[in-house]
Amino acid sequence: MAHKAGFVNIIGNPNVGKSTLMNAFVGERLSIITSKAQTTRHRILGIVNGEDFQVILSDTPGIIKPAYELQESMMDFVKSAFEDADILVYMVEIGERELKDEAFFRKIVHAEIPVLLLLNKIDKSNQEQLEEQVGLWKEKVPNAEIYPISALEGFNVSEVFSRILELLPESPAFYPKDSLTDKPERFFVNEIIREKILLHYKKEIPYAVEIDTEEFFEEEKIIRMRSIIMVERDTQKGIIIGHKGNALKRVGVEARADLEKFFGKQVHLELYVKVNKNWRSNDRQLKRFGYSK
Ligand code: GDP
Ligand code: K
Ligand code: MG
Repeated sequence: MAHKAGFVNIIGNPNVGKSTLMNAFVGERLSIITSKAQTTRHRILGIVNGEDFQVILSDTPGIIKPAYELQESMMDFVKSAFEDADILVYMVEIGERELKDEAFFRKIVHAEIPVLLLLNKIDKSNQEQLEEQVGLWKEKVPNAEIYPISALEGFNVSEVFSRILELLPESPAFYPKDSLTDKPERFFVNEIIREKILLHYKKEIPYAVEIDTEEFFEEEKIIRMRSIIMVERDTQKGIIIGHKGNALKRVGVEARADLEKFFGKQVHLELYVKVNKNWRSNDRQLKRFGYSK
């Protein structure tokens, strides 16, 4: 059989389960997941390889209306998701009735590529609600094939993947067949630390934080890492560190456990907190953190 390969882009509102699905497909925790919107800031490629196929999935930040520069560049990642896709996966969750962004919605309805509309979180619904929702989305997006799924519990996930394989164009592989992602190792270190911060700090703190892993040094039995947690103000630095350093210690302990699982090796992690005023609205800084514009 001829080799198939292509790009599958996953889009949808924040928190519908895009990252959960991508991780389920790839079988690794490439994308961090929390119940907070804007957990995913970058566009992350996850690659699933088989003997005669390569599926390149892209997990995008949810569609939001930009309020500051970081969000604007996040939306550029979403827009680019339309440009190079072979298949579009549009995810909605049970109970959702519209995509807030009209222009985006028109793009989906008029897409010239196959659209799979995944109605996620059906583990939270009953038969009646499910039927009503399938009917609603059939009418709204007539060009889509609709699949009710539960990304969390794995319901219908392999069926969707089989359909993706059917729709995939014939093509040689785009990435080496042993790669899981296009992102460097340091990126995942940053993301795992950021996930712990999203989980443990309230209010604006997680959104004022960026992580920079300055050192990633792999030895035979251990990987040594040094990461900086960048905040915008001195007060935020105090909150991150916490009383007697306990809050930061907890981030370090939990991040290290996840990093050891991710890399399959012992990890030594040093964490520092630095104040870097306005990294979010500074163009040069955004580029440094990989939000190119
Ligand atoms: P994203 O913002 O679209 O990437 O959504 P995430 O993958 O980060 O998921 C947001 C929240 O929804 C997390 O708390 C997930 O555990 C949860 N979630 C994702 N898929 C499902 C599902 O199929 N069922 C249920 N009940 N929760 C889900
Ligand atoms: K989320
Ligand atoms: Mg996400």
